[in-house]
Amino acid sequence: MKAGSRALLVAMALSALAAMALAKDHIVGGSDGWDTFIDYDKWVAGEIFMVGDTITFKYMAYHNVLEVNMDDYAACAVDKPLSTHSNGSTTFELADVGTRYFICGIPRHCRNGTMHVAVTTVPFDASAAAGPSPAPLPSAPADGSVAASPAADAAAPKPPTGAPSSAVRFQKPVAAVAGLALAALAALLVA
Ligand SMILES: [Cu+2]
Repeated sequence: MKAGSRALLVAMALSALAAMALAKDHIVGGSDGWDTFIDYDKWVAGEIFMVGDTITFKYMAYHNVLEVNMDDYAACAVDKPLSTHSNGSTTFELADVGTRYFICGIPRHCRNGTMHVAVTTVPFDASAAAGPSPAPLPSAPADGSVAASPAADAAAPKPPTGAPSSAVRFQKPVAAVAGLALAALAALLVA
């Protein structure tokens, strides 16, 4: 393999690894979930939604989730949603920059019960995604040559420890896939 193409593969592996490790699933409303009388403006203010992240609505059977346009969001109008979901756990991928609007399909829940949320997605930013304190990968392979490489450090800076919110970025499946990617990367480096 030529050095140039090997370097390209390494770069691709690193960027894929960073995106996998840093993409976040935002549970709408946090532990309160999707329900009446939750302050979603306050919840949104504490989150950064980046391209590649997901949001998940968790709710009881008497609620649902409608994605609507801006006007219908403002009016709590439920007659022409972009999509309707009612299975109790609904995930949306934030694939593009921009604002998306979600309401409960029961109009009084939207009007009087605060069940409306607008999510604005910004471009992916690795340093912001890493957050104030990313936890180390729980099941990372030996912290040998790969973890010590400058490129890996740049992709995943290590801020001070202790913040609770970062743990969600390193769920087990993600860590497992990241481990495979690291192993592949190590193989490339020694080839
Ligand atoms: Cu509702």
